[in-house]
Amino acid sequence: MTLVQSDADNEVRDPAPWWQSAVVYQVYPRSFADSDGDGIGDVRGVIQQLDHLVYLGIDVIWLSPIYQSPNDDNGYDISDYENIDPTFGTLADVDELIAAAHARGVRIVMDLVVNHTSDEHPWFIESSSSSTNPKRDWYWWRPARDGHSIGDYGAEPTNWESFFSGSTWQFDDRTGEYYLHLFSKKQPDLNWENPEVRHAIHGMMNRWLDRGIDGFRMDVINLISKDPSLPDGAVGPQARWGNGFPHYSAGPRIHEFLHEMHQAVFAGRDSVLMTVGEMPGVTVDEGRMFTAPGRQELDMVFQFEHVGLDHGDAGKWIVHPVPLPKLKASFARWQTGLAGHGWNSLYWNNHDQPRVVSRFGNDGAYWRESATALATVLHMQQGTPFIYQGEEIGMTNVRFTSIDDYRDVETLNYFREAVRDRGLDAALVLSSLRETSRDNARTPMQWSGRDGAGFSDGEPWIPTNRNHRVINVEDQRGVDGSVLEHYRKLIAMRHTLPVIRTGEFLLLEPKHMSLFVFERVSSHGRLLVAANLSNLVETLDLTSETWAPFRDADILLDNQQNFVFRQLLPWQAVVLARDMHSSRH
Ligand code: ISL
Repeated sequence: MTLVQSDADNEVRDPAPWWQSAVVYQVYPRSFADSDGDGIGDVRGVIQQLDHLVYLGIDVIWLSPIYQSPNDDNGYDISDYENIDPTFGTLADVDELIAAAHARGVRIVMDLVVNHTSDEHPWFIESSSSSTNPKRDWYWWRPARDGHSIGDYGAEPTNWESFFSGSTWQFDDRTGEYYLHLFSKKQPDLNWENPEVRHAIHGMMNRWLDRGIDGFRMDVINLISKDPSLPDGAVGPQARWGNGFPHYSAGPRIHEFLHEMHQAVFAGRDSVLMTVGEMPGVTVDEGRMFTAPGRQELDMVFQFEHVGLDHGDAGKWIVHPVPLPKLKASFARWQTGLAGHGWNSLYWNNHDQPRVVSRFGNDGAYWRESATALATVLHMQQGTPFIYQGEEIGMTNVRFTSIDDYRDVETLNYFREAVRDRGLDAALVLSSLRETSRDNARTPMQWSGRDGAGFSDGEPWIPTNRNHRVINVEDQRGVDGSVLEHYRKLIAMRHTLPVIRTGEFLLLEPKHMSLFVFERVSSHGRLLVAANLSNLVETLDLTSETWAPFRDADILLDNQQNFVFRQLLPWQAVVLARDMHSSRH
């Protein structure tokens, strides 16, 4: 092991944009706080709980969609971009939330879902009404494949498989053609080749910014440019469907579309805004291009590499343990790949992912320790961290035993397809859902141990995790060593230690199966982050010659408060510092 002595200064811009030292908190409004007792969280609920977010210390709230929607995919199917779904409240409530957040120094970023609309959006209703309608070309309409009649096996225009099971094409008998939907059949894909579509979206975005929001999280934004010739995808052995991904992800015009959006919407006000593009399948090289400041596209992207490592050949539904060296190598590639060129987002969780403490930690014997250790290794990296509601108290996966408890369209489609169409054993499929379903992230926020978990006085739209009796905000607030207090410390460290923003990332012990150790080095100081991500004690002898620079370092953080410089207890995580220059920046 060699410790780098030189000042490897990684600063990408001067002055650094505000979001490089910010921490974002994702609110999934449906499950956050219900102010009116209908069992569904709402905007007023978010307003009521702002104090929790201020206590936590976050800088930005990302709100998952609250727009008008038939809620086939919990609001990711929008039927009116400029109005709020009545279940969540009114535009006046949103104005109040923006004002209340701003008054507390918290910014608001809204979800932007423009790869597709709902099939109940007026644009699609018009588009589907006749093949000569002026909005026909706003979506992707195609006839049956040459020589096939509707309903034939393989008649769909391409062999692509939807993210949510089955074909990406839905036949519509009003005009006798199919429309493209990469997600559910109630989420038709917009045709971004059409300039009118882009213009309408830019106008809508500008109106939201004029209303006072501070940026956008852009849903599957790498899918908006498709190869217009719509080629078939390669078909794997024994597979029913082809892989269309290479033909619709990061397509030929993606950079042009994002730059055009930047010019039409962000130019002139980009220094106060924050943009993050959700990009399943994005590579480091692409990520660098999307986020390089000079290209004027996006501030950062959500990449998916680390949350795909436990997926098997059959996709997300069968998971495998991830050897730690693989996980570390993935993080390190993104850290070094974007450093000095673009900017990383950092996340373990969101509304689509199983809970991190259940997935990569030990949510039994080492629940508190593993939740805080995983948080530490993420938050000490370079980038903008995103915390998903409930993560800050160590919420776990939910152990539903019946398919009736699930609500998610992806989960329900998969269950139907696996059990009914493929004849898999229902109990087996249910046991896989307990690890993989998106509903693991969507159970109500656990505010207290009382009935209703402090989320709602009514019947919640999805069952509450019974462990709210022991895992909840109320029991952790102000309790030294709790998951909540640990997250508060991590957030405060990012605000006060510039090395977390600027430092070069150096992965140490890359092959170690249990220890995740890295350094952060810049002119602002030097950090050593060391975590034992296993259930056994591990030796880490910082008194030895190899580790000399850290022998007498300051302990900035220790999730078990007993570090002795020789070993790490199961799931112990520490942050040590040397030569620090700290400031609020
Ligand atoms: O959740 C996934 C797999 O389980 C992903 O494939 C997910 O569908 C993908 O990351 C895109 O997610 C986003 O767009 C979807 C929506 O269902 C997700 O909630 C959203 O985050 C379609 O709008």
